[in-house]
This record gives sequence, C-alpha cells and structure tokens, in this order.
Amino acid sequence: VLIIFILMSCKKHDTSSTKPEISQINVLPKPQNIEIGEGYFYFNNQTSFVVKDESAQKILDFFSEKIKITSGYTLKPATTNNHDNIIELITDNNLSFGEEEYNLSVTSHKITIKAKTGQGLFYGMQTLFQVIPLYSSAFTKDNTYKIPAVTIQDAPQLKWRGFHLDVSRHFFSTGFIKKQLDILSIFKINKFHWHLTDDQGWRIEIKKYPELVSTGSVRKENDGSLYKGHYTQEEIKEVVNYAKERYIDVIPEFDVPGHVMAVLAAYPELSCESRKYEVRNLWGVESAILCPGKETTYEFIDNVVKELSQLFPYQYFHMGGDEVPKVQWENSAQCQNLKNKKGLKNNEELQGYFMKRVEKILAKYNKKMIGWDEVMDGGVTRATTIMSWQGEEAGIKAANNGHDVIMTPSKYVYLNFYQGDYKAEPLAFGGYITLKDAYTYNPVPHTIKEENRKHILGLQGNMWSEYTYKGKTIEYLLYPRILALAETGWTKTQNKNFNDFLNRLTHIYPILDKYNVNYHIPLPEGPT
Ligand code: TNX
Repeated sequence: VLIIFILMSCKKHDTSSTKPEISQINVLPKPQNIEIGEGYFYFNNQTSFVVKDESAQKILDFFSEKIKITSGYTLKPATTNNHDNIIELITDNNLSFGEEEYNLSVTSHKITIKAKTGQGLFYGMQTLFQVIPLYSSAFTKDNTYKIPAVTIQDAPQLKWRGFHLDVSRHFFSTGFIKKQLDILSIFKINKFHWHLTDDQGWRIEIKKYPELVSTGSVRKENDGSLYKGHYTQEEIKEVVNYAKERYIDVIPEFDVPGHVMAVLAAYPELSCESRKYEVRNLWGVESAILCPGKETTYEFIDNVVKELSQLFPYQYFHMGGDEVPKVQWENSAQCQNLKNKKGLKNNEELQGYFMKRVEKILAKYNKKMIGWDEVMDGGVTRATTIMSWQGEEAGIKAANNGHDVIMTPSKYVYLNFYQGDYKAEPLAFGGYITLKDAYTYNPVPHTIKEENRKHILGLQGNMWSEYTYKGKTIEYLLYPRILALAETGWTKTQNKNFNDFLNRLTHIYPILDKYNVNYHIPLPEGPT
C-alpha cells in the first residue's frame, strides 16, 4: 500500500512524465500561438484562484457565478499563502497588449492568465475553461483534470466577430437571446446585431410612439390568427447589460426607408401615399416605404433614435437602407419637389440625401451609422460603415473607397440557408452553405489594396428568421456554422485548417450538450 501511495504522489507532481502534445489543447477559436511545455497541472476540487487586482476580481466573480449555474461547481478563492495548485488572474494596464489579448501560462504548479483589460482576461478564462472542461457535459466535480503545461499567447485577427438575429419575422424571447449570447461569448463572439424592425413586425417599445407596438408588433396571419411579440425597454436594457458582462456590444437595427410596413401600419402618414397599411404577412420585399419628401419622416426617425440611444450605449447603430423599391417616390409630388429643390437627379440620389440626413440624426446622439451595402448607391459619407451582404464586391469597393466594412456576404455567412441535404433538413430559406463553405470564407480578399485592408472590421453570421419559427431551429442553423465564423474572425488565416477545426469541434459538442443546444452534426451529406 505504501509503495502504491508513493507512486501515486510522485505522479501527481511529476514534471518529467510524458511530454504533452499540442493535440491535447482543443480550443476554439484556435489561439494564435501555442507552445507546449513540460509536465501537467492537475485541476481538482482543491485548486484555488488568486486575483491580483479589482478588475480580475470582477472577472473571477462573473465566472464563479456562471460555473455554479452550469456545473454546480464552486471556484475556490485562495485563502492563505497558496503557492501551489493555484490559478492566478492578473489585469495590468501597463502591459503592451491589445485590448482583447491575453496570455495563458500553465505550469505544473500554477496557471497564470494575464491581460491588459477585463475583456482580455475574460477571453483567457474562456480558453482555460475549454481546456479544463468546466462547462462540458463531461465534467465531474471530483475528477482530476490533467492540463498540459503550455503557454498560449492569443489575440484576434479581426475586431468585429458578430452574430445577427432577425426577431421581426419571428420573435424570440430575451431568455433565448441571453442563452445564445452566453454560449457565443465562449467562442469570443463580440457583437450582437439585433434586427428589431421590419415589414413583418416592430419589436421594441418606443414610448413616444406607442402604436409601433400596439399595432406594429401584431401581424394577422393568413389563417386569421395573430402573431405578436415585442421587448419592453426594461427587457432591452437587461439584454444589453447581460451582453456587456460578456463583452458583447449590442447594435440595434432600425431599418429605413424600406422594410417599414409595420411602422406604416401604425403611422401611415409617414409614407408618400397615406392609405391604410397592414403589418405584412408575406415574406419578400414590400413596396410601401417612408417618404423622404416629408419633414415629419425625419422628426419620427430622430425621436426613435433618441429613445434608442438611451437603451443602446454602443457607438454603432444599424439603419438598414437595403432593398428600397422606389415606386412610391416616383409617384410622389413631395419627392418631386424635394428633388427639384435639392437638384437631385434621380431616386438613387434621393435615397442618398435621405441616408445622409439619417447619418446627421445619429451624429446628434453620438452614434455612427452602419448600412447595408445599397446605401452606397445614393452615396453616404465615409463615416458610415458598410455591411456587404449581396456579395463581397460592394465590401471590396467600399474598403477601397475608405469606408469601414463588415463582411456578411450571403453566399458564405447567411445562417438561414441550408447546411445539409435539403430533403432531410428542416425548412430553411433556400441557398446552401456547408460548414466547410462557412469555414473557408476569407473576409479580407486580396483585391482590397493593402493599405485599405484595415477597413475590414470583421465578419458576421446573419440569421434571418422567415422560415424559423422556433428557437430550436435557430440553434440548429446556428451551430456549428457560427463557430466556423468565430474562428475565421479570431484566428489568423495561416493558422486555420478545416480538418483540425473538425477535430476540435468534437471536443466542443459536450459544451453545447451542457447548454442543451439543438445543434446540427455535419455529415458528408448534401445534394450531389
Ligand atoms: C435579404 S440581407 C434581406 C432580408 C431577408 C434575407 C433573407 C438584407 C439586408 N435583406 O430582409 O430576410 O435576404 O435571406
């Protein structure tokens, strides 16, 4: 018995045993630099956490609470002078690190995570908890986890790693959204673009215009039933705070001048043809739009933006600008007058005039505009960031003209498209994007001049919800493709490898299981 005991205790602190392998570090997105050391750290229920500063304490508190909920496990703060079996968290403003950068070092005695900011430390912890599978269905409290000695130096390749959700076509609860943000933050997604308004439903309480909710959030379906849903301002604040704790910025989208049928159902006088409108109950593009020839339109936008700016602290607002059929403008005397007065040659220029006024309204509230790529047709100033959705060309052109760009080309990042054999898959929008297509997409094309590549802020997965009635289906379409996009946003292109990603993904599924996610398992499938 004594010999066995001696052997066991030797093993515990053995630094010279089998050399760890890089394949034991299964982190997604793949870190920038991984250097394997000697020996192992043994994480067990005696491991304690040491914090060196206030900001690190905040991060530790956050994770303690989170892990208690996900695993029923309590992270132990170090009490006395523990020098062994500890995890040390440090934020240090003097480090010459990027804002999102961290350094994680594992030796046989201790683990240290260092960062310049809370966000960097947050990401270091997320990496650590993929290595120690604390939120995995494989985690058991009384197990010991053998963590290879390793030094990970890590920072993102791109600063915009986004997730977009359309809650107009179908509505999703704050609980569902919070669940997704919590999971996505594990994979270092840092932006949430909330598509709150569209033809098929207005989804956010605006106190000055109560009918946006009472009328605009209710849709009469073809069978006579009513489909409705909206968020109160309190709920919005709750989600924004929840996202903030996870270092996710929230960008509201208030889509103008098209995609506004729900607005017009409530306030028809904002269109050029003041007739009766109903919240649209078909998908597709609606021809009734806001009237740029009326001053009241700008007053309305100003008042809504004013309220939104009290709810969404992030500097960017998305103001749409996509798919604007201009028939109503063509037939409007007010639009004709405005065009004459301002010397606008056509309706494209009229849209340019309109979007530039929207830019000015945002500037009044210290907000910067993002627009879908059509906003370039009529022209906007360089202060506007372009979201390139119809393809990559608009994004390339925009970057070459000095606009910041977020790449969301439908061909690669539209998560409402099929991912497997459409005969076997749940109903989706059409289109077909496999996990490999999503993974191999390069958001910084070489056709962008080198000096302009910095304008590509990043990429984003867009989840449109026309054919997605339930949260479960959203999850099915989201995972794992959004994880491929998360890796593209974070990991340097030269460090990416699809087979390696697939291998690491098998270690990620138990995390998704723990969160009860209805994910798709990619098989060699699809139309041949
Ligand atoms: C185009 S992407 C739209 C959305 C639809 C989507 C369906 C964009 C700016 N507009 O309104 O939901 O296609 O894939």
